[in-house]
Amino acid sequence: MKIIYSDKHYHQSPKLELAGGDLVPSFENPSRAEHVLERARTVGLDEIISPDEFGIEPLLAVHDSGYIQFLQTAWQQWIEAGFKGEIIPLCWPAGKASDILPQHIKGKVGYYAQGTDSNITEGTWTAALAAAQSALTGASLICKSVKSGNKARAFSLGRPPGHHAAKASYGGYSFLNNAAITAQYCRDQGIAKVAVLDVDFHHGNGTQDIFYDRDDVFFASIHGDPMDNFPYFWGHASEQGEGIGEGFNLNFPLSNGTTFAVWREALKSSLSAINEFGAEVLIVSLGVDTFEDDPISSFKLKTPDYLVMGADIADLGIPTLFVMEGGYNVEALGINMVNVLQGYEASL
Ligand code: Q9C
Ligand code: ZN
Repeated sequence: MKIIYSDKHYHQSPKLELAGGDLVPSFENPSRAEHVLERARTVGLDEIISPDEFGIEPLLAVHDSGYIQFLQTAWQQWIEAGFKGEIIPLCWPAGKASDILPQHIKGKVGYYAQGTDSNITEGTWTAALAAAQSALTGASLICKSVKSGNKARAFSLGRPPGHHAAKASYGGYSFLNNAAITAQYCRDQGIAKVAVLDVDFHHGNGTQDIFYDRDDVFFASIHGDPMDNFPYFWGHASEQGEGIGEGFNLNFPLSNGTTFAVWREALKSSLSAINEFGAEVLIVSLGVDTFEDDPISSFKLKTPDYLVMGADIADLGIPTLFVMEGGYNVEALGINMVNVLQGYEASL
């Protein structure tokens, strides 16, 4: 299991976020990656390599160019407008609204944001871009292995996460959709059928948005029912894709309190659908906020369950790229996430 990692994630270190009306330290912070890296080193999980440079072209293959330009320049515009704090949006074009992009940075922020939970800081673009390059480096290894016939696997250890970032919006701590960027990259490398499996507690609304009308990238997500959980407006079982993409989007919304036995049934269903689809490579949006003691989620998975999860995924038998997403109990994050990778390796 190759691990791709860059220190540049430290550039995204948001201060505070709103939670239940209080301003609290950001759940999505650099200590998350530190814990995963430390655990990977402790168990001696193969080699840790630095990302290669792929530039922004693979980002533009899934994200809107105006949105990418916004992410690249938002901080500079914010400072030039005279603000000093981190960028938190205050208003949205909800309801009946013009689709004209405003001139002022405060308007632009509302235009591209899904909510208030994802502070843009001075280093957000640098960190998000590095996470995308790490994921692309892993994708490149996976794609090469399809051609040579050996089953490579890799883990992109990066942050901020990505699966909530849509074609033209950010939210849920996500700015660039690393899973979607790599899935598209695999397509562009000549892989005909790509699957994205999202095991993060939260629905991967960004990934769903990007591939909703496509039949070449299959998306399956297992998550907390949006009736009761973020991102609230996406992730229902009735969302199955549209146009030629109909039948290529599979959602498993599960109740709060779901245990691994029930969760695993959804995993088995997802994997058999991916197998039937005929995926040649698998991208896993790997969040471990399904853990019983996660501070912002409500499933009941336990530490040893993540070994079984990894083994089940390995049984699919195709080259696999794991991309780091959520998981906010930092003490347990390292062992839980690395357990998935160790479970995968042990089952090969
Ligand atoms: N103040 C991922 O797991 N809602 N994103 C937070 C708490 C957003 C989670 C509310 C949760 C986003 C990648
Ligand atoms: Zn999550």
